Amino acid sequence: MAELASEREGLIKRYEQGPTKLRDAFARVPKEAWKWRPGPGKWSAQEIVCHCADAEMNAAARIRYLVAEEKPTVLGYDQARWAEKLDYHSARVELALATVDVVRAHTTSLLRRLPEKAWSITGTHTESGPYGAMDWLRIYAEHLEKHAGQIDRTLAQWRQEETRPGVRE
Ligand code: NI
Repeated sequence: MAELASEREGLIKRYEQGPTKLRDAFARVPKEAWKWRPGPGKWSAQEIVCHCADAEMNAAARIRYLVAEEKPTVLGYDQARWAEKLDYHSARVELALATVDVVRAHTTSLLRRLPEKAWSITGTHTESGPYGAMDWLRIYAEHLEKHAGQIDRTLAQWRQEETRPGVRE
């Protein structure tokens, strides 16, 4: 039990630190590279940040449904369609970053006051089946870390294109 609780606390810490990693990664991207896509079907740095904000709002709702509903259902969504239909390139990226900060801070405070038994709750994900509070925590503890890394790789690719002669028209 103590081992589980310390694994959980480690994951909650990573979860809590995620927004800083995302913010730092995006701050390294020059404005002229915000909307640059590495290839067809790939997201720009701005789209990645807007995806993170929408994922954050979904995640915040998911843990609340899990904890507070009797037969919790977690809604799946098509993230590529969201990026397109919600036109992430016309969004205000600073509001997306602020959303991530506030929603995650508010949810971190919820996680720290959940009763022990909440962590064994399992609900149903509309696409993938059984989905528990610990599954939720493992996914979102690393979600922003993964996307911060994706922003770094996108920036590196953009720089390569910038310095390669003759590829720009
Ligand atoms: Ni994601």
